Amino acid sequence: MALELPPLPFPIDALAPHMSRETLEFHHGKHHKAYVDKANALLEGKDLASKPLEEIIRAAAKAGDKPLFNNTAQIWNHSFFWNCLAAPGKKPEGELKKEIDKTFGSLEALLKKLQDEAVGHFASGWAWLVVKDGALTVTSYHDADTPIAHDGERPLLTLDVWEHAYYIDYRNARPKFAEAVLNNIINWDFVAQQLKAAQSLKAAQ
Ligand code: MN3
Repeated sequence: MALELPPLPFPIDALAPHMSRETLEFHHGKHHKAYVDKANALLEGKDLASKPLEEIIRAAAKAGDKPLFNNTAQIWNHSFFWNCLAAPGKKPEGELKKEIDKTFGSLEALLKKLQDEAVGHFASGWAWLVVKDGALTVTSYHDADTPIAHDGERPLLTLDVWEHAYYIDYRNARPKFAEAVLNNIINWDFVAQQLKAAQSLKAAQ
């Protein structure tokens, strides 16, 4: 079955003014869709096409198939990114809050670290909060690279820092974009679900 563009998990106007309808029309409707179309073209007639997306991404990484890796990883990263967003964003609670406080000292300290990682990342890529070897870690990867292609890492939260993510609403001001998203429209319930999944995966090992 061909890969599909998942619908946004929120109404297209829901994140304004932090992320406008126009940004989402382009970022989801054109950029994210283009990765789906290109990946389907690359997969046409291949056995791999019937596999789950995560499996295709890992197979492409292993085979050194850059075009397939880049397009499929970008599909996954964008779908994950949309799930990380909500309006209005609540604050972390329960186990997630406990883990954030234990690792970073406070939510504010985590947001500052994510902001610095997003702003400091050179050129295109993604800033991530991951569970790495059992510990919450802030990191970033270049271009399409994704924690799901790295052994021992589970993603909890991401921020797209490709220029196409912010140019319509913020022009070249990546710091303003990162600050607006991180402080106003993060879906911490989704992040908490990812932490729970990462912890139960670890407990099962
Ligand atoms: Mn993007």
